[in-house]
Amino acid sequence: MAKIIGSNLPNIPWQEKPAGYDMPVWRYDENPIIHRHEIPTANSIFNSAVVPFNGKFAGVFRCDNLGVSMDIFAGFSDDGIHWKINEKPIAFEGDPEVTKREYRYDPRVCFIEDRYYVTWCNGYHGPTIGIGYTFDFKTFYQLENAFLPYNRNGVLFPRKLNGQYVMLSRPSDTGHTKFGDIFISRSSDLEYWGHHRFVMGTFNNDASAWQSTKIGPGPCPIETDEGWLLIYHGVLNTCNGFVYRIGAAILDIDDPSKVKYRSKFYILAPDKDYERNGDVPNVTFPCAALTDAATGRIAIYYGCADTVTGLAFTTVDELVNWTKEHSL
Ligand code: BMA
Repeated sequence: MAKIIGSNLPNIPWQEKPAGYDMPVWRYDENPIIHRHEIPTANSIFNSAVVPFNGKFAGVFRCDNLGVSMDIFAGFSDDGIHWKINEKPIAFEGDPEVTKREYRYDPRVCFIEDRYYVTWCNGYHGPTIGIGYTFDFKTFYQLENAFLPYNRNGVLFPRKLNGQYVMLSRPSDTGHTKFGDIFISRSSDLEYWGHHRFVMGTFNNDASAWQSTKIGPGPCPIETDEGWLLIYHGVLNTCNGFVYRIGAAILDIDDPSKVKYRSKFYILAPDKDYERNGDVPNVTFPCAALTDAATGRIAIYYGCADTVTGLAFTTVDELVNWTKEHSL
């Protein structure tokens, strides 16, 4: 049995796998958990990140408004399923050159040592990775952008490795990038990032076409006794546009630039109406995962069709076995 290395979370949102279901990830039966108009003037609420917070839950949510302007908002929940999202976006304290907002989207939240770090795609003469932190989800402090433009999907590891912070990211372009591989970078102070290494790229082969156009890291990697469990998105370019599916890989625990296993088969893909139909059809885009070390349960939060937010479940054993069994 594969094991999660981390904290227990007895109140993790959970539903058992439906009888006879043969995929490793199953959906919450009342999806979507967050609808598009849940705060005034919202067009869509999706690609959002949640964490355990003071015995309950908190998160950072991507809400595009009726101007289709992209920003990130704090939110709170007693059960991880029903959310109260602030009506005003996060206002960061920090250097005005860095905090001035062009656009912000696709947040991740990662608890490291004593605080919650937020990373997101931050407009600064093109998309790059913004980093901030908070202790209470009320006051947020912004640090320097991690990279030069253009980059998306900055995802921190939940602990330092060899005394350094570690981040996955996906260098990109100014538009709807037609390429994308996952890289890993290190930093001693969360300001200067280097030691950049390639982790994994697209798979340009018929055996695993769902991840042939671009890939990007999703939730913060989950520490397990088999290595870092990475849930990521993979994209196929079809005659009807991009299709975003979700896959899993296992990275070496000491050197996560080394991929131990990577699933040839996706673990979740657009299928339900709310995943297939929306502002951008056929998108499942994971940004967070809650874990319970005691039971091995994992709750995945994912954006659906760039419109609403869904919740899905798996266990560390299901995902690790699937990834090893169907490894590329
Ligand atoms: C990516 C990002 C995501 C979005 C996806 C599909 O480039 O913009 O926020 O979910 O495209 O539109």
